[in-house]
Amino acid sequence: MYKLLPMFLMTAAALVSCSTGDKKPVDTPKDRLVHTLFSHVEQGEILYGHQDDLSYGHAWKVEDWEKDDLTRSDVKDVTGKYPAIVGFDLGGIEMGDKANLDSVDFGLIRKAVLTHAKRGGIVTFSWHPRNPLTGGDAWDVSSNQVVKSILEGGELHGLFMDKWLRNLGDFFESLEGTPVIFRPWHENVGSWFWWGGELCTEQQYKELYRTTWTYLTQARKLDNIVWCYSPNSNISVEAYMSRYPGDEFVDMLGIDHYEYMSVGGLEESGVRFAEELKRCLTYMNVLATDHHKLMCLSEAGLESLPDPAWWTGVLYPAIQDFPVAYVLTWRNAHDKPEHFFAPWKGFDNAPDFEAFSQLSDIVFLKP
Ligand code: BMA
Repeated sequence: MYKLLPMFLMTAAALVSCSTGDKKPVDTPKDRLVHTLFSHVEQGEILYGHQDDLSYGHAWKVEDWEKDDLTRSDVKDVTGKYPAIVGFDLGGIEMGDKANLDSVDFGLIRKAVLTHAKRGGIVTFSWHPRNPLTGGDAWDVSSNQVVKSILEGGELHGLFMDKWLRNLGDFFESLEGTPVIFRPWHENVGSWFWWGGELCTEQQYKELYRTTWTYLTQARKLDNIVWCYSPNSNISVEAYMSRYPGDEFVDMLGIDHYEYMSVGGLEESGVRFAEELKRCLTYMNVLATDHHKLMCLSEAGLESLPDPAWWTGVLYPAIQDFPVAYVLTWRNAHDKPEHFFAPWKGFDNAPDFEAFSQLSDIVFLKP
């Protein structure tokens, strides 16, 4: 089916418009990844991604990561293929922790990134950092002074620059130039994270994003990061853009959008999921064209997948007509039986996921 491809894609194959400014020939790892993603979009393809896919799955986890060859994957168990994109979370890296907030060792994350890239896959990072002012977690919204405190002039600015961003930069540097998609300060219009809509001003948010970008790309000279701006969904285009850091700092427009079961049942929640998603993707498509950016569904899912035909019946019809570079469904927790967003072998949603993986415009990674 015809996709609403942005006009500028005609030239995107030869020239990359990226957050470093003017169009220029492809030369850095970041430019090459942007180019690859544009090529998929140009061919009408959507990459499938899964969070934490190689570190653990439903009721299993990698035990001895130094010895493990990271070949297990719930997605591969069902489809015979790895996800094209694997997501990881960096929450805890800012503190210098050994493992992230979900107890995944950063050594394992690094190995999984290099392994997945070697197989031809693409990596994306989210970040749920702790609350630097209260010592709480990313969801601690007890103070609206946190962002202010880490920006220039704030009492924690030194800690933010010298410890938090330094640790983050060290991790990215350890990836040996592997290009990655990074989407810091996500779901920023809602108010469930300390950097959310009611927790800081628009100006403070933009400064937070730009400070992070400037440190990593200029002070640390990291040229392997594709920057994604990924607000939560169910918002207007005005709200979406109200905290946009600026074209210079962003390569990709994302959105995090989930289906939640409603009293009306699965059919009603599926329809609502699709309608709302299409509404957001429609304005994102205009923005992506106008600003010469990629676009993606940076997080999506229906927890526990109670709908046996969710992939081909709800998700695919909602995204198939849009030039989304990828869709990433959230993690399959090994220790919370109900917390999963992709099926595993034997689960009754698996056949539909397999059918989804075989669609001609959906891309998985062949082992
Ligand atoms: C959330 C849940 C949490 C997890 C966090 C970061 O959506 O999955 O259990 O700690 O993401 O991965």
